[in-house]
Amino acid sequence: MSSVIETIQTLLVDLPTIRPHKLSMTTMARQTLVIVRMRHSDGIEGLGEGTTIGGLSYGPESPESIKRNIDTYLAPLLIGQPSGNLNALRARLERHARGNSIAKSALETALLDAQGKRLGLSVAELLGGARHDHLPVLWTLASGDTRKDIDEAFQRLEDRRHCDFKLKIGANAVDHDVRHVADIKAALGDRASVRVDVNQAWDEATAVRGIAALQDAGIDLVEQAIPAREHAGLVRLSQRFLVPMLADEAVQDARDGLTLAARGFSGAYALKIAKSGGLQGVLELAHVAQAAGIGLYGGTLLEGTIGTAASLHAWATLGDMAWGTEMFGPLLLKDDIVVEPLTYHDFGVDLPQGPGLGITLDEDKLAHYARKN
Ligand code: MUC
Ligand code: MG
Repeated sequence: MSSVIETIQTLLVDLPTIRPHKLSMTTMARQTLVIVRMRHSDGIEGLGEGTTIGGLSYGPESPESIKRNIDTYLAPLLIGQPSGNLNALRARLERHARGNSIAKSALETALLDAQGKRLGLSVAELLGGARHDHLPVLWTLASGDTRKDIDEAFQRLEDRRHCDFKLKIGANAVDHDVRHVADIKAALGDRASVRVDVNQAWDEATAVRGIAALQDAGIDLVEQAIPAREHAGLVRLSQRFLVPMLADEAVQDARDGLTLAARGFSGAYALKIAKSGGLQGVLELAHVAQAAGIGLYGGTLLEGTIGTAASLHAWATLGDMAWGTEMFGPLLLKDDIVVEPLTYHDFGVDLPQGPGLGITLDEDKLAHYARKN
């Protein structure tokens, strides 16, 4: 008899960050991963991860709600179902549960990991095959201190680990933020691409003032300057400035991508498996963007190694991503819960090899960092 899904376990795993990570809406000292262990009747275990930023400060799902909603609503929809038909399982989740895209992404990742292990194929192969085995990765400078950020950037350049940098701004007054960014860009000069992420902190008038100054300072890309739902404003900003806009919170899935493109947006979309409910959903958004001539960027919600590996398998199937990726999540964490961490070198990361995600859990580390209650 073919395999069925037997059990789905969820664990909250708290890992400290290497330094405070300061965003417009929160400062992170730790990251909480929701790890999914999905066991099948053929003895195969699939791993998944659902992760967000700063409790409820990034979006409507928190680590605790992801766990609770999987345990209470989503897992019962999957248990007892045939393991291998991912399209049917995805449709079943969509039909019976609204929203909860991060929880769904964690489950779809676990299904893909198990299916890959079952068939002896990597997740990228399951998705049609990898076109790249090494992907560029930027680093986010977000210590909150200009001098420290400059030192950090030079260190990363010297190590050949990153040559593109994203600065998190929006927590301070716009003039203060612009000075911070301009000082970092002036220090790095042509050695590095510098971009900013405002995480929705500005209103449109502030954005017009801020972006004009950032453009003069030589910034390459401006991410989500205004609130997610202000699509018309984002279109206006993309048409007003030479510096391209990167839509992040504004585009969750293919439907958002289509709406924004149809309204006249130009620039780039940040793809995140967590926003689109998983790898298949995020690739649908990528294909809409490609059809509309909008650039691609491989985004993160600061996932650990499992979520990062899942994203890499999806990005690897795409052609060139105009703006590379930001799959540095594991590097922001002091420790890991996997046996072999991802390999970062030469300004990027290697696509993990082997069946499924190519990732093995370190049971001792997992037990150590898993929340006990
Ligand atoms: C975001 O909004 O892009 C990505 C990098 C980082 O530091 O935060 C995330 C979230
Ligand atoms: Mg962003």
